[in-house]
Amino acid sequence: MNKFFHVSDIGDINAALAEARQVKQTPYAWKHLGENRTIMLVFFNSSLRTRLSSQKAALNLGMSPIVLNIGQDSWKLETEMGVVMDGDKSEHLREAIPVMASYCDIIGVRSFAGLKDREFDYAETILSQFVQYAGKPVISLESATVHPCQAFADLITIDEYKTKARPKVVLTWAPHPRALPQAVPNSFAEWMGAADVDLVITHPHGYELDPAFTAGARIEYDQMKALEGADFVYAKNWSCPGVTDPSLYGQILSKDMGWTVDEAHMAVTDNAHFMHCLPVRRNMIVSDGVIDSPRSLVIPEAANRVVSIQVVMKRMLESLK
Ligand code: AN0
Ligand code: CP
Repeated sequence: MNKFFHVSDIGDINAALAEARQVKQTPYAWKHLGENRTIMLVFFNSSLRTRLSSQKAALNLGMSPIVLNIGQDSWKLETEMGVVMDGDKSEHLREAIPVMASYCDIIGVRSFAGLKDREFDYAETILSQFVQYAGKPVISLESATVHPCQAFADLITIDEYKTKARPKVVLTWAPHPRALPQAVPNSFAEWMGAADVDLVITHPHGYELDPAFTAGARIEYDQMKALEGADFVYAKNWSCPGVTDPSLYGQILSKDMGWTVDEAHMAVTDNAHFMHCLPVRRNMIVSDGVIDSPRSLVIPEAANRVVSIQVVMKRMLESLK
């Protein structure tokens, strides 16, 4: 395994889930696999879960993590090719990537969508440069369009808590004061599309996700109708994906608080579990009552971030041998 961006990179999903169960049960069983190996974790953006779960998973595998916060601990990096570097960026990715790669065996990168230029973001311009110039396996720790470590952890969580062979999973947009990327909903839709679940996606008009990620899902614009009989409710805000009108890409089209997941929304479900990737804004995305209820899975879901990335790191280490 030399990159982890898409569900296709993990191969058979049931084999991946079986491996996740094994890793969760015996996290230290592979602690010699990472001996004398180093993972570089490069953060262009803030993180709590991804940063800590990646370090913990590396330590479980006996691998040394090095964390770099770009622009805080390092020079500010230029990411666009062909520009005159007369601004505040002291170094170009073109040099920084092979230098960082020379110090490690695996690289993980967090680099959010800029939300200004759809083409630049959807080409995964920054992560592609890591793949091209690192010559080492690359993990997306949430890049412009995907967050595979999150989606894999979400799948593991659904697999653990489901009580039906084919549960109904509803991905619902919810309001947020700032424009957020589409990486989390894109990957969630992509991974659920590959899993044995009945996926319904609901959002206001204009928030249609890129169809490359939503193949096989039902889109329902009436949120209450979408939620009827749901077994899992996965809330997330995202900004306009600009699928039909690229000029609206990254914009906030709605702040309709009627979409906040509250008790009335959960009442039409089949006693659904509530999920969110975190960080979450209470009483914007979800009411206190719902996130604090016993049906909320936000903490076990976050805990499973160690499991998902440990499976990925383990497979990468195995392919290095
Ligand atoms: C980010 C996002 O929506 O992509 C990270 C989520 C894991 N969220 C925020 O920036 C609040
Ligand atoms: N869910 C998630 O990726 O959280 P962080 O942004 O804190 O890493």
